[in-house]
Amino acid sequence: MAIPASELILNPEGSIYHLHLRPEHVASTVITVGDPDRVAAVTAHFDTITHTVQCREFKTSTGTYKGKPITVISTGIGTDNIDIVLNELDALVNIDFKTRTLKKTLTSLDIIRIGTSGSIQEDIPVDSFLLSDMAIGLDALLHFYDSASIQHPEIQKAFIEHMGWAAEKSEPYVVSCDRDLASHFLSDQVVQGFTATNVGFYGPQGRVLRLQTSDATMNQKLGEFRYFDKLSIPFRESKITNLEMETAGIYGLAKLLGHRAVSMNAILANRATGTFSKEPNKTTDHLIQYTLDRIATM
Ligand code: R1P
Repeated sequence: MAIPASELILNPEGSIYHLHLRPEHVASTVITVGDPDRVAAVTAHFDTITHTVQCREFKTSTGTYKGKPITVISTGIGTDNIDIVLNELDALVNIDFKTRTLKKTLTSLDIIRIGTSGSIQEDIPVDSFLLSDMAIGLDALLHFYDSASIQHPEIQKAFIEHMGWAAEKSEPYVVSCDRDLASHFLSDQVVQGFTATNVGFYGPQGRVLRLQTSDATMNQKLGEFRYFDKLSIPFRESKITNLEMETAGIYGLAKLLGHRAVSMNAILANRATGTFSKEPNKTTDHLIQYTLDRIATM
């Protein structure tokens, strides 16, 4: 059955609705960044750039780094944008735009987020690199998909009890990175973490400027949550390490669509100590260089 024009929306020149990309513009290794200006910061290291396009917050450049084809795309902020980027990237590689049907052979993308984030643990200082081993989505995105099979209900239940999570808030979902892909990005320079993804920057991350939050102890309780990770070898006690706004959505949708994903975070703020990086651009640039060099050796 062909997917109708109202569901898979194509622009007159054959590109997909929001990203404005055609299938030939996408490499099988994709770096996502939040900030559209960070796309050029990544491609500044490239040997060549073959294609660049921007529509709204979605700026994309494709080129090569040390000979390896890579697409860099900005998602803007939040998992609502992740829904668009992940679905449209997948459509670009796995749906035949002429027949509007699924291709017989599906392509699995490697999706690597290079983002910024705030630590909630004192011992993860500003300017650290953190790889999100797991992520907990405090947004609702994954609940709109048939996704129970990829969630971790035992951790979700423990989290809801520990936090006294209010019923009117969306139910948290726990998802994990692709551990094969992640293995390429681990080193003694990188902390492994459990990332909390939320729907906002201020109240949803416990920041108070003028408005009081509904739970003033949220970040403290987030930092104190512990669970016994049965998936790690050796078994270890894990804790929530950092807050940002995209990782859980990326992990959830990537897994459902058959892609591999990992999220690399430059820790710019430490919420437990109240500190912010003195050189945020330098730290982010170092993470870009580190991540590109790891991709080049894959
Ligand atoms: C908030 O300032 C934004 O920064 C973080 C958050 O996830 C959110 O998108 O990531 P990026 O720097 O990748 O956008």
